[in-house]
Amino acid sequence: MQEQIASLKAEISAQIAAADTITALEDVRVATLGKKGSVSGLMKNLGGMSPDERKVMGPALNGLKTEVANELAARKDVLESAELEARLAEERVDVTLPVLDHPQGSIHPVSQVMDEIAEIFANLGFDVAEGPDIESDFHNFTALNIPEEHPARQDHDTFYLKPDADGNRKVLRTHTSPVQIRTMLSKQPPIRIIAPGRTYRSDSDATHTPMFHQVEGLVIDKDTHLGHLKGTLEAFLKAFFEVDAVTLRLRPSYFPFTEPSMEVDVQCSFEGGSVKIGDGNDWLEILGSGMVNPRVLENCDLDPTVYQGFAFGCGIDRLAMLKYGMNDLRAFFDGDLRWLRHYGFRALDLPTLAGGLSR
Ligand code: 2NL
Repeated sequence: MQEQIASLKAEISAQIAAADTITALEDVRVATLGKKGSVSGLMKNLGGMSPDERKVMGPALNGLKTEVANELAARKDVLESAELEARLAEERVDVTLPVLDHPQGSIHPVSQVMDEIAEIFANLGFDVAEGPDIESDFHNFTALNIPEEHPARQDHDTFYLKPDADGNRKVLRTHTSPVQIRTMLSKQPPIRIIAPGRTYRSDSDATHTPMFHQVEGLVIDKDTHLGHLKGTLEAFLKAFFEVDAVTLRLRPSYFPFTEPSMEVDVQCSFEGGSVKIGDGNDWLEILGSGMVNPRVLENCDLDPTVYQGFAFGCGIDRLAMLKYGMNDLRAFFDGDLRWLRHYGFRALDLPTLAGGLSR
């Protein structure tokens, strides 16, 4: 009997060593330690043995069972790590491959235009400032001198969130002005920033999407005047539209947060089906601007007898459409790959004034 055990053990060990996959090894386990397996079969015989016989065979068979179980476990470890190695080798990604040889995806025109604007204003000494999309009523409206009864506050224009326990309603910012308010509240002048980002208004047709992009600019210093505003906007529009000269027309207008306020038109022509910016016999309204209202400065704890500033705001999506000749705003946010491949920009080709903004 002892010899029978020894030869069975040798046979099983050979089978375990020969199993070269997890499945083959599992077959060996079932054939030996499984309910109907060879080792389990021998264990069943113990019941019919005499007490003396059982005293010898019991420990011998238990030993066999333990050894087989150990050998199976050890072999399983080996096979599993071999399987992992093989998978790692097969799924290996060479991260050193030059990404420029494998173009995938493109930069969205809105991102491209934001990068271009940041680059232009960086060269004029402006920082880029950012803030939350979900704003308090104070930062989005009150600090900007927008009165309670102003149409911009009305529910049908603004996305309001559910009021909190104290009855305060947060809003999805309707412009990026709250970013400038936050900057004035946290930094001392001189301030020169642009605030590009997402803005939200409950409006949807061919020229309006409920989420759109805006860039605002703000300069606060001790001797800031309208000349600085006009010079800055001229430098910006010249660089942005990549033309040698632009003619601007400042029209009186009204915003609660600026005084005086003006709308800025740029001279252009509409010949040959596309718009040419710079000169011509037509005007295109391109942005809104003005000198920061003293009440806004006071709301931000700045003394209006010491500091003045100018601000401007314009829609990025419309700038992108004008510069790159797109006609339907809604296509911007459809995520249609054909549109993105057509209008998208090469990744890693960052706009620089020296190397060309858009090429
Ligand atoms: C437009 C007009 C404008 C501003 C935005 C501003 C911000 C602060 C203070 C004063 Cl914190 N003004 N922003 C000023 C004038 C015009 O936007 O047509 N945007 C699309």
